[in-house]
Amino acid sequence: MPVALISGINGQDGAYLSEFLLNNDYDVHGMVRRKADSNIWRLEELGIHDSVELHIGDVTDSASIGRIVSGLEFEPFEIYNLAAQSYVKASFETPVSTFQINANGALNMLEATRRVCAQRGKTWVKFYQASTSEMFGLTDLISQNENTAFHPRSPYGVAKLAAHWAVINYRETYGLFACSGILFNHESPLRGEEFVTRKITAAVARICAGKQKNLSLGNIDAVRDWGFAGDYVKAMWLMLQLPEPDDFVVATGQAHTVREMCDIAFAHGGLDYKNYVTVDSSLFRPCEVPDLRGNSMKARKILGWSPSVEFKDLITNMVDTELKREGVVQHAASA
Ligand code: NDP
Ligand code: GDR
Repeated sequence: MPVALISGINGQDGAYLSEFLLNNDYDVHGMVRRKADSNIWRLEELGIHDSVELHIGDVTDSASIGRIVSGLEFEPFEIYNLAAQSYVKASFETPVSTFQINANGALNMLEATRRVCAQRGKTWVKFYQASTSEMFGLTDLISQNENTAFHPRSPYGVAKLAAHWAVINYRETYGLFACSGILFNHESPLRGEEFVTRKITAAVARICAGKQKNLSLGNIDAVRDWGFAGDYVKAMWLMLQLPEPDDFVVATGQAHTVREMCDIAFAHGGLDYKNYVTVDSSLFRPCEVPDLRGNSMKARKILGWSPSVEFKDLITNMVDTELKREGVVQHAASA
């Protein structure tokens, strides 16, 4: 039975990746900072919390990683490093801890992988790093691919770029099977509430339930390439099944504004967003990334990957889940 270890297993991607790997008969292990029940709500919502084995660990604590990865308890086969302080805006307030988790943490995971591979063979462990479109940051290209120059605009993006180069360096120096997926924004009903898709779709449901009156947002003219998280975790796995390690952009290729997202989400709740949304300048980032759109031709050609969920369906599905969570019966016209 193939074995996988996922750092960040209780996050959005960790939950969907676990579900995908379990469906493919993997023995799934995850690293969590603590085992409190409330911390694994996503695994519970997917009904897989009893099917994965959780280990206490922290990517900033090399001792805990070494203990888990060194194979004292099992032999990892694929390692997915998804752990991160993943909220871009918060990284401006906590740059040092963001760097410790997102850059040093990735390095700790790579070092543990290198040590195991030095003992057991260089492809004993296959390593996946969660890189990001935020590494492109400020770009004037219409779309970004694996050859686009990086210009990160946040402590989050800078830390992720350091980790990205560490993966390349470990691949070139030690011959590790290590891949980075440069993933553009991907969303789902399991998204954290601080991210704009969930913030908007949850607000629509709360407004419909009479629990919220309006919604404050930051830069609603920001343009992003949003896909469904369930599709993106499959791309992670596909990368580790290749004969040789490589890096891939994963994206839909379709870009939209936050404003368009508001329009779709509120309309699905039978509302006009213009009556509810206000722009609050304090919610803008100190250094904004205005416009990102991915070119995933390489992933489509080599991995055979493609997205399955259109933007409008992604947003309306998220609204539907939030309406259910709020116990709101949908209006027939918008259902
Ligand atoms: P989430 O924020 O939902 O999950 C992040 C996970 O990392 C959480 O489980 C969190 O656990 C864990 N974590 C944070 N700090 C540590 C630490 N020090 N040690 C161990 N675990 C830690 O993110 P997503 O699932 O959305 O994203 C997964 C990865 O992909 C992240 O690295 C993110 O930066 C990257 N990414 C995400 C994209 C997206 O659109 N979703 C796009 C591109 C890249 P806890 O509950 O303890 O905080
Ligand atoms: P992002 O996602 O920063 O792209 O990072 P987020 O949903 O936070 O922002 C997307 C865009 O929406 C604009 N925006 C707002 N964002 C939030 N969160 N709240 C608001 O009120 C708001 N108003 C406007 C933002 O300015 C931005 O332009 C996500 C994370 O998952 C990262 O970990 C990942 O690497 C990238 O996606 C790709």
